[in-house]
Amino acid sequence: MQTKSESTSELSFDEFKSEVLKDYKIAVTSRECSLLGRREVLTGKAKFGIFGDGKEVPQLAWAKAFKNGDWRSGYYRDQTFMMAIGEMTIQQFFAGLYGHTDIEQEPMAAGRQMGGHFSTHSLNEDGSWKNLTAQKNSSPDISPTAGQMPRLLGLAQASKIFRNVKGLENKSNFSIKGNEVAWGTIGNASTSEGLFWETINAAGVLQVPMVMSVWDDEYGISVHAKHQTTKENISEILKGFQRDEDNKGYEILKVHGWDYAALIETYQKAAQIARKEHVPVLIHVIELTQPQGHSTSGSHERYKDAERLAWEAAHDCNLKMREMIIESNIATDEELTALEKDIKKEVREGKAAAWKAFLAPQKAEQAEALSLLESLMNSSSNKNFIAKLKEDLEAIKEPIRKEILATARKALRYVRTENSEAKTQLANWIQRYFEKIQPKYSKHLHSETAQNTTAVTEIKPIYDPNSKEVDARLILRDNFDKLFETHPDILVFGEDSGTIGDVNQGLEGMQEKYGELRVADAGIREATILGQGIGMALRGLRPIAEIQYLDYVLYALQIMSDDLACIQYRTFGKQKAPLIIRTRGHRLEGIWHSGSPMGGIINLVRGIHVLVPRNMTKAAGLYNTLIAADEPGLIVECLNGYRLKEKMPSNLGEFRTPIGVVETLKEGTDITLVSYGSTLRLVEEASKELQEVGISAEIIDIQSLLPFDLNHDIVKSVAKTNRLLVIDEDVPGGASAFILQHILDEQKGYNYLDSKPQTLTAKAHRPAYGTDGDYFSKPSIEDIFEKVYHIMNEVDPKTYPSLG
Ligand SMILES: Cc1ncc(C[n+]2csc(CCOP(=O)(O)OP(=O)(O)O)c2C)c(N)n1
Ligand SMILES: [Mg+2]
Repeated sequence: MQTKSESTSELSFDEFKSEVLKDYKIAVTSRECSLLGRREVLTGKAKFGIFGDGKEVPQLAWAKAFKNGDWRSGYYRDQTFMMAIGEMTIQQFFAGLYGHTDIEQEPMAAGRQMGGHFSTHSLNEDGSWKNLTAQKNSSPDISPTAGQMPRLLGLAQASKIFRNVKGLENKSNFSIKGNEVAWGTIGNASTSEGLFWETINAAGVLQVPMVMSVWDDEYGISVHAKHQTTKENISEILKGFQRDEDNKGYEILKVHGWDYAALIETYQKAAQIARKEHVPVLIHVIELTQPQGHSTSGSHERYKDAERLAWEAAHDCNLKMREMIIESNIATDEELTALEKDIKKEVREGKAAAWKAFLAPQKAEQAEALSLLESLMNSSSNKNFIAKLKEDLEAIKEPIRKEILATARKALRYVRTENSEAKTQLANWIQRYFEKIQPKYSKHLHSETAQNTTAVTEIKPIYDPNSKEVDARLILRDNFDKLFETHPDILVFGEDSGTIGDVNQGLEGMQEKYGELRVADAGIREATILGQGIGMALRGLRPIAEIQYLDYVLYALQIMSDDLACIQYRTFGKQKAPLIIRTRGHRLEGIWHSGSPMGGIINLVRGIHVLVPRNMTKAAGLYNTLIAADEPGLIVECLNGYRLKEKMPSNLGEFRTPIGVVETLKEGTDITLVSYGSTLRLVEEASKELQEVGISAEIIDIQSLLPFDLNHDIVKSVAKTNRLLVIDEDVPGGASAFILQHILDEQKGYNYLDSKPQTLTAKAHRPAYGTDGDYFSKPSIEDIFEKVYHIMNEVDPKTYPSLG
């Protein structure tokens, strides 16, 4: 199906004819898939369908301009494009619709994503990179509208980095001189989202090779353009972005979505500008339609009037292409009718093959379960009940795994009081079934390669005998210096990260040394800073995206959660984005500079490591560990720690703080105090005061919230002290609840407790301004002292009489 030639302009008429007919065949094949796909949902074989009908022809033109090494970041209408670049067959299209869990059968997501979410494979089986310049690449789609935009910016920026940064020449698996274009698609209505505007502005500022197509069908589900877009016209209102002699900007093009020849010309032109000049291009593709409405969830007859429906029927891009083919004497009506008939058959056959392949393993599993149920039935006094279960399962002609497993599990209940060989066999089968099937749904949340973070071994900082105590920020800075020097693919960008070397000068002097591309200032736009990082990490660079303060991570949190955190998961480990996110936080001043929303963050970004070092040496060691690994991580530096003194290690860039490992800061016997980050300094101070009244506290620094205490060291401490207090600066029930769940439930800490396990957190409200605001909003040394003292008072009031 792949189209070979890049342009039709230099072809003979015969070649031109065959090229057009090949394209038409793809368009009709894609349409047939949409039509049959909808039927599969309506008859219950698939759960949900959203298709690319009405958007076929522009995608043929786009595919012609799309070269090896290029990247797509688009949305659910792009199936024709995926077929045209040879990355999706008919059978694979239906495998996606059915949710086939075999990555070989369903290469987009191994059934994890609903159909219409596309991607390609960047990684080999062992997690190593493929040669991305020898293939056509698609980043993995997400459902939130405009969520594809921030990542697109980074995909485009990578070309600029590869073209202009020295030392990357040998990364030829990722780029050939930065010639690759990143192609975005978005629906007209989704341009209402802030992420669209943020990305458009940033790409104009950065001047990156991005070609953005807006598929305009005037609607966003039922909502008309008049509610979405000023002047109902996105290219009109973007005119201020148009470049001219005096100013850099965009090239903005507009084209009818049903005009095959004009589309080809437009896409060739766009590719040329973006590829050669590294100038972003926006293509507004107008007059597109939705022949079947938005998705299988509803019908567009409810909100489009007869006139609009008639207009759509007449402007269907496939129909218009068909008319053009006949008018241009490329083929006759009869020839096209014959071709269409063949395509219908081919699509039906592809669909049937996909369904058969989807069902085959499940039928085999059903047969296994039935045979075990048969044995169970014959050896049980509850024969009749089990027979009924078996009969019901047997009657299912097209079984799914839920039906098979639920039946087997229910059957065990009928023999709970019996002992038989058949019972043991069924129980074992259920266990093996889980072991075999669960990974199909749960694997690859984290990297499973030899470079995952837990495989990185600790290297301790080394100190020369004459090593000095310095402002802690200098440890970070000098460690970054070493990293930049030894890894030309590392780059950092964020608000104030460039010229002044970040607001706390952890990057002081780095821009002068390594240039404006590698140590860069960014606009105030956290979501797209994150997106820059994702896109560049997908293309083999090692970006560090800096978010100025922890509180402002919230602007980027949606993208962290919806995109970055699940890249490995939703591609079944076929793509990775080992992005490092740098921020600083916890205590400072005011409602939006001293928040510690850790509970919110950790619960939304499973798949990203969340690391909370207590000082800058630990932080620097975590950067070094993440660089040695292939997973994304967020590092929260302690905002009030940059000017504190720490000893300068001599093995900068080399020492590695282990991830998922806690550290005992002080041993004790009466109670275990668990905390992290800035709060630890208060805990340490309080423990000294507690020591003075005879209370011996053990202090544990969690260091890494995600992953959490992989060796279960905390429970070993609780087994010794029999008492537990978790202290942090988040809201009540925030990260402290997560920590308690791990210690009590997962590590079974409840076995060892002699006192109620407790938490000490900030207040539920935001932290108020000033020193007193802090004192009355967040845990203080006195709060910690009294909380611990009270626990000991309950245990032994004689030794620890009430404080009053
Ligand atoms: C953030 C977010 N809000 C709402 C939705 C639900 N939704 C899915 S598609 C869609 C309409 C998109 O319309 P448009 O961008 O014009 O694309 P089209 O489907 O018309 O091609 C909406 C509202 C979503 N997926 N994500
Ligand atoms: Mg639309």
